[in-house]
Amino acid sequence: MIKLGFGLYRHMLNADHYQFARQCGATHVVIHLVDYFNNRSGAGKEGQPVGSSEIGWGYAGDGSLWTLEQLLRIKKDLSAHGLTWEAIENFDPAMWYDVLLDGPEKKKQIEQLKEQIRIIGRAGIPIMGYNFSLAGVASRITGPFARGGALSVGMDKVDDAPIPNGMVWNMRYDHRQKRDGYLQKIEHEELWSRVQYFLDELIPVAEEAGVRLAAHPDDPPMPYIRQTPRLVYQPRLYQKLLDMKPGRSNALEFCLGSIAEMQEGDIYEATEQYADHIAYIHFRNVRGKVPEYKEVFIDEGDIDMMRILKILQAKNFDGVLIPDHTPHMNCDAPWHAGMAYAMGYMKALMAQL
Ligand SMILES: [Mn+2]
Repeated sequence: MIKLGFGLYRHMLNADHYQFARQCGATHVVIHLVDYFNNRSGAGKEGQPVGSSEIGWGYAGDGSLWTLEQLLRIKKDLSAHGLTWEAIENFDPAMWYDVLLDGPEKKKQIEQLKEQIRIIGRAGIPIMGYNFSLAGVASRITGPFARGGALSVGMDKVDDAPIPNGMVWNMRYDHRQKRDGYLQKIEHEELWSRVQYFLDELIPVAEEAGVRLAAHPDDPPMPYIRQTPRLVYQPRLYQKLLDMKPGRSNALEFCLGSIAEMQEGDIYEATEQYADHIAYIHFRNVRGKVPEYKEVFIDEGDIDMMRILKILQAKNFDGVLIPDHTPHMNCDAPWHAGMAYAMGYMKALMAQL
């Protein structure tokens, strides 16, 4: 059985949002524990994080791990609201910047990530989503791109601004000292060797802990963003990632939007090809491909969502779908309305399977 889930940002870990998710029909949740909104710019916490090329989404955390007590407390609250914790989405850049950058703290940080995975396993959370990326989500623009002029995000050109030292994954990890200069330029081969190290070290620990690591593709899926190479920017590159370290814990956070934006491949073929390796799905729709695409309502994009569901069902996928992002709707609660619309649509599609 495919399950309906809902994604919550860190500041949404409260009874109102748990009830909202349940009211939308969710039985499972995916939680972002990273604070993407610590940008000191006063930007609201409604909707998707945004930011400039100097500070990105803002400041990363202090690098400390999420403790077992902290995770169990959240899990208990979720459970009291009828929700099951399916996945954590994204490591804090402060936990692993030198794993991404091959910096001096790499060995220490990979050991911390291992400990984090063990804690997640002990808490009984089956999936840890990650995005192995230097630039992270960059090049995004905001505008009235969806039906009826609904506020949404998209891309019209590549952000070429170099990444300042002290920043990675579109967040700043150097709280105290501002460093001069920019990230050293590397090529794709070097990025793949870094992910090989990450998988070689972490996958055996994840297998033992009963946790699946799930890779999000590049958002947006360009070969380069901000003068850095990207990892999974064509559907075929997911296979390369899987082949690097085969096993149940080397899994995918399958983002339909990002995959549909890719210049090569076909979203239906990709779903069929990778279904057996998918941990959970970002079930959202887009119009266009990089470098010119827009995120739109679930029923107005290029993807035939019902066709995707039927492929997943035929492959016996029994994981969770979440809306990921959705355009805002004009009313007093733009984010909630957009999400409720997507959830209702998803629930109706699922009922027809
Ligand atoms: Mn996504």
